Amino acid sequence: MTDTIFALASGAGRAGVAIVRVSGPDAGPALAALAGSLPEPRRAALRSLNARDGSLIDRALLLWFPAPQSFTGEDVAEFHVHGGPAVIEALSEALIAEGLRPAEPGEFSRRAFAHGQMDLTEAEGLADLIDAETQTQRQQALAQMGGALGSLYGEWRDALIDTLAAIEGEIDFPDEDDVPEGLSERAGPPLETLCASMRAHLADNHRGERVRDGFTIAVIGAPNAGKSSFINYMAQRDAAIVSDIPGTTRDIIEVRLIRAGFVVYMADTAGLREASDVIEAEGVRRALARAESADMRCLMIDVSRETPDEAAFAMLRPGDVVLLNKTDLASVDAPVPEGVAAFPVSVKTASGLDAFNAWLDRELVTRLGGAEAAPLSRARHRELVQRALASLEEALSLLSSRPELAGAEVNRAIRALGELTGAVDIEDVLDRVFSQFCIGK
Ligand SMILES: Nc1nc2c(ncn2[C@@H]2O[C@H](COP(=O)(O)OP(=O)(O)OP(=O)(O)O)[C@@H](O)[C@H]2O)c(=O)[nH]1
Ligand SMILES: [Mg+2]
Repeated sequence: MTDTIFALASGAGRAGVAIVRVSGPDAGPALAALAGSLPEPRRAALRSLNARDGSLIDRALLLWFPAPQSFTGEDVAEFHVHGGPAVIEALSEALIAEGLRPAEPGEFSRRAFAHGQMDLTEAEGLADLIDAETQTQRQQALAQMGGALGSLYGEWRDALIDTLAAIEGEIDFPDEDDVPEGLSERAGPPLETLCASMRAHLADNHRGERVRDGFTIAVIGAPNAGKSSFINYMAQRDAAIVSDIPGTTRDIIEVRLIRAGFVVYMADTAGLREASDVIEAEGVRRALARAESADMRCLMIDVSRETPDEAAFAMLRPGDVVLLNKTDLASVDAPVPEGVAAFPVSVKTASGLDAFNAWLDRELVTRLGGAEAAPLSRARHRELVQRALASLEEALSLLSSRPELAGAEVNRAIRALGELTGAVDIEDVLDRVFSQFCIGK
C-alpha cells in the first residue's frame, strides 16, 4: 500500500504564502482532520486548520483534488498557508501526526509518472522548467514537458513494433516462395525511414543539450595576450588575475554569461608556451584539453608582439574566432583560416568588442536557436537514440540473411526507445532521473 507524502511545494524561506502539497490515500482523511471536513473538489475553500489538541495552526486556503484528476494521479490536497517558518513547521507536525511522511526529492513527479500522468521525457521537461534560468531554456523545457519529445519517440517505437510484427510473422510462417526478398521489401523501407529520422534528430549539433547545459567557449592564446583581461570584460567582474607577467593564469577559470538568451560558459586558460615548471605544464595541458572539448575556441593574439601564424591557427576549427588584441598599441592585417571569424580589438579601450559581441550573439542564435521545436536535451537521450539507431542499422544488414537476428535487433531498438520515455520499467533509470528533482516536485 502506498503511503501518503507531503512537502513544501513553494520556495523555502519567508513569503506571503507557502504551499504544502499532500499526495496519497490518506490525503483526504488528513485534510478533513485538520480542516473539519473536505472542501468541494477543485474549489478553493478558506478554513481554520486545527491540530489534534484543538489549537489553531493557521487560517488557510485549501484545495482538494480527488484521484485521478490531480498532478500525481492520486488523491492530492494543497494547503496554502501563511509563508512563515513556524506555520510550516506546525502544519508539518500536524501532518506527521496524521501518519503522513515528508516526501523524497522528485517523489511527486515519480508518482505522476507511475500513474501515467506523464512520460519520462515530460517529467524531465518539468524538472528543466523548474531549473530554467533563461527564456530559451524555458521554451525548450515547456515543449518537452508538453510531450514533444515523448510523442516523437513514441511514434518511432510504434512504427518499430509494427515492423517487428512483420518480421516475426515471416519467421513463424515462412512462405518458401516469399522469403527472404518479401521481408526485405516490406520491413526494409520503414526501417530505412526510421534510421533517417533518427540520424536527422541526432545531427543537431547538440543544440538542445547546449540550450539546457550551456554553450562552452575556450579562450586560448600565448601568455600575456590578454585572455584574462578579456574574460573579466565579458563577465563584468574581476574573475581572473591580470598581470604583465607572462604565465599568470594556470588553472581554468570559467565564467557564466547569458547572451542572446543562452547560457554560455567562457573559460580563461593558461597561456600556451613551453612551460617553465610542472604547474604551468599542467595548466597548458588543461588549456589544450579544454580547447579540444569546447563548442567554440576563441584565439587571442597580442598584435603588438606576435604575427598570427599557422601554429597558433592549427587548433581552430570552422566557426571559431580570432581576437587580434591590443590594437591600441599596434595594428595588424592578418589572414585567418577559412571559416574562422576575426576581430581587431583592444580589451584595454574596449574598441572592437561590440562588434565581437554582436557576432557572438548572432552565432548563438544561428547555432542554438532552431526550427525543430523539441530537440533532444540530455546526453541520456542522445545515448539511447544512438543505441536504437545502431540496432536498426544492424537489423537492416541482417534482414534478408538472418531475419531472426534482425528481429532481435529491432527488439533492442524498441527497448532503447522505451527507456527514453519510461515505457519499459527500469528502476535504476527512474532512480537517476527523479533523484535530480527538488523536494516538493
Ligand atoms: N595595451 C593593452 N594592454 C592590454 C590589453 N589587454 C590586456 N593588456 C595587458 O596585457 C597584460 C597581460 O594581460 P592578461 O589579461 O593577464 O593576459 P593573459 O593572456 O591572461 O596572460 P596569461 O595568463 O599569462 O596567459 C596585462 O598587463 C594587461 O593589462 C590591450 O588591449 N591593450
Ligand atoms: Mg591570464
